[in-house]
Amino acid sequence: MAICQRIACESDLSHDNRIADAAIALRLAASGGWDPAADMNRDNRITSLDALMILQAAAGAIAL
Ligand SMILES: [Ca+2]
Repeated sequence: MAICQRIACESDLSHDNRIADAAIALRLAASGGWDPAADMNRDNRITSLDALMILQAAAGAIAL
């Protein structure tokens, strides 16, 4: 299940909160790791942009 779907159903990657999801995405970006659930913009890469999009969604600025 994509993270955008998880956010919509009030669940998340880390099962605690969405800020932690952004940290997970940043860790993946820094390590070159991959988790399709963290690929917010679906460009098949995990970058800081994916983490930013998670934070923006958490703040209600964007919908995923
Ligand atoms: Ca991405």
